Amino acid sequence: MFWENKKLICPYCLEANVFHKDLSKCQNPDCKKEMPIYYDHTYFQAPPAYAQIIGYSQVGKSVYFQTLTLMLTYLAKVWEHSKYAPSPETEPTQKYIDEANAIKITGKLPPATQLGVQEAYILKLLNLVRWGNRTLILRDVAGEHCQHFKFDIKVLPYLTKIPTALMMFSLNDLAATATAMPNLINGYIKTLQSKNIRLDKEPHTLIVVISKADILLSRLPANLRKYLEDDPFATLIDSSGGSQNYNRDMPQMGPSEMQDYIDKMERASQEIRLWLRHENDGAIALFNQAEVNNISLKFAIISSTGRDPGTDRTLPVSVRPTRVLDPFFWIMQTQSLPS
Ligand SMILES: Nc1nc2c(ncn2[C@@H]2O[C@H](COP(=O)(O)OP(=O)(O)OP(=O)(O)O)[C@@H](O)[C@H]2O)c(=O)[nH]1
Ligand SMILES: [Mg+2]
Ligand SMILES: [Zn+2]
Repeated sequence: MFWENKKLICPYCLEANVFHKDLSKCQNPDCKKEMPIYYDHTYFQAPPAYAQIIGYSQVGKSVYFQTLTLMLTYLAKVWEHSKYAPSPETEPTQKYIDEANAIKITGKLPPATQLGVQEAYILKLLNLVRWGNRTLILRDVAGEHCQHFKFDIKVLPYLTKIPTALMMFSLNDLAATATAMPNLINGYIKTLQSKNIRLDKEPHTLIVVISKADILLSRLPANLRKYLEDDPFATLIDSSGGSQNYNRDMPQMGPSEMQDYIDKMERASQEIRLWLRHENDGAIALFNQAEVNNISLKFAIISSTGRDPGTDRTLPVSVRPTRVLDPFFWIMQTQSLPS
């Protein structure tokens, strides 16, 4: 495995550093970022999994990362027996978690992401049921950067270095254009090719995430609606229960429940693919582009907010995320390690 070569990959630029005891700063002269405290230890204890998201403006990327972060910090309720322990590894990550919690309380959603490279959030997750110890490293991007023929890798530093990416679409916002889906995958492929990545030799995975499921319910087939309704994790941060939930034992999600969850998630992925064929005119072009370029596709459908926030970016009642862990579980299933 890559960490046995005594190399440590910088969590910011993903360049390999030669491992030695005092690795306080990245050795890459273009990066030189200070390593998170104790990162050499973390790196071997909980190998990193990277999540780079791409998607057009306002599809819900930032709200998604915030709700996912919130869910990951609350999972201890259902993974108590496995001693699941999440911890922010940098100060910006801690602030980010605090902001996500503020959304839960105030319902105020984040503003549009600024142009330029975004902060990396580094969250150590010990004793994940099924996957053990991993460190999740997330990086958001402003949708405007994804509108080009080829993306700027300065703002998407992980994209060409890891064989997995999340690609988010909001079907209501696609305004029925048939080119939105194929253009985005084309931009991804062109970006990889610009860094001489041989897709024929190095298989990649794209996790296609359909966002804002709460406003798509009437368009969904019954089995996918049911899949959304039956999310066993949905009540984790449903703040209508807040303190009452605290006293109530949540049903634990052990290894066999997780196996069942993953089986259902695989089936839902296939269902979403079938549904998308009819739902968006560009979907088949995206599927075919992926196939001829050796890119596997997985599909997830999520609602970060659980209900429509309307135009003032404020939720009348608190968030109730649905199936937001699925893209993360797909990342865990595909490992998301540098190639
Ligand atoms: N109905 C519904 N609306 C959502 C959901 N998630 C986000 N939104 C809405 O979409 C808006 C944009 O979400 P963001 O997460 O900021 O979008 P983004 O993709 O980060 O946009 P940029 O930063 O501009 O690239 C939010 O202000 C919400 O109004 C959801 O799950 N359901
Ligand atoms: Mg954003
Ligand atoms: Zn670096």
